[in-house]
Amino acid sequence: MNRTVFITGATSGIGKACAEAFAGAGDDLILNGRREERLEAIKKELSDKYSVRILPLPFDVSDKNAVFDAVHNLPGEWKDIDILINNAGLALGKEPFHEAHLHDWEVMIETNVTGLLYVSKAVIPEMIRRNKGHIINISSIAGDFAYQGGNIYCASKSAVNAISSAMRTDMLPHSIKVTNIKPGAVETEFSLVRFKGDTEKADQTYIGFQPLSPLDVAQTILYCASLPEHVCINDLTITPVSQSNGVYIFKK
Ligand code: NDP
Ligand code: 8X3
Repeated sequence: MNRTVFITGATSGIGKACAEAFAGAGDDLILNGRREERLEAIKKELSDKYSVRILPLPFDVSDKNAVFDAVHNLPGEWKDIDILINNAGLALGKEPFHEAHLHDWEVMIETNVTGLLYVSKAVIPEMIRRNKGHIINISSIAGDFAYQGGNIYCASKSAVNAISSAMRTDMLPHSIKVTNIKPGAVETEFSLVRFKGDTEKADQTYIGFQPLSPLDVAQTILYCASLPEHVCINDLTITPVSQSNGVYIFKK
């Protein structure tokens, strides 16, 4: 569709699947993540497959200077961002409140909340100048109800829900859409990161039911981004058919 789509956290999971889905729709991509070599590999893979332009933009979303430097120094032809997908995020640990690690909490808040704010604050002024744009924030069903051990991850996603709502209201005069996506269980590197490389624990998360694939979520996001200009999906919850919320999953 010839748009410029900026995806944070595009080296894996939902972000990487979004890169594939939007490239397939003919959009040019700015791809962020900390692992530069993965961004280069994805660039090669997708530009061989689709005739779209891809700009790898490695930085840590929680590093304020890095975020603003990267966005402000975008080459001229990349400055008109049509869609921002604030996807970079993570959970660290699943211990109860009193046993959880402070550093894990800090990283989750700095990435899922502060990082999303930095990137949005850097990108929005150009959208306002052009009086158009679409911001898609990846929240979670975890933000609607805190499950056992989910504590600060859940709190960070509740913050994303509130930020999306606040952003949407303030963006109304500028014709900028804000969509808040709340996925349930998606099989990605999410659990491997949460359990700090413990593959056994990570694999357990997805046993006994069919989780969503990253592509399921990416196709839904592409749909939200493909509606007429006057139509905005504000909030969207997507779960596997065997999951009703962050607590109840029917496992066989
Ligand atoms: P993955 O671990 O597969 O992907 C996470 C992505 O975020 C990676 O590309 C990672 O890149 C990037 N990332 C993490 N920290 C930073 C950072 N500081 N700066 C820049 N990029 C960063 O997990 P998912 O695809 O599952 O997660 C994507 C989003 O979806 C997250 O916000 C997550 O909370 C949310 N979500 C996930 C669900 C699930 O069940 N999987 C359900 C609901 C929501 P790199 O390490 O290279 O920096
Ligand atoms: C990720 C989904 O339910 O593991 O946001 O927190 S969950």
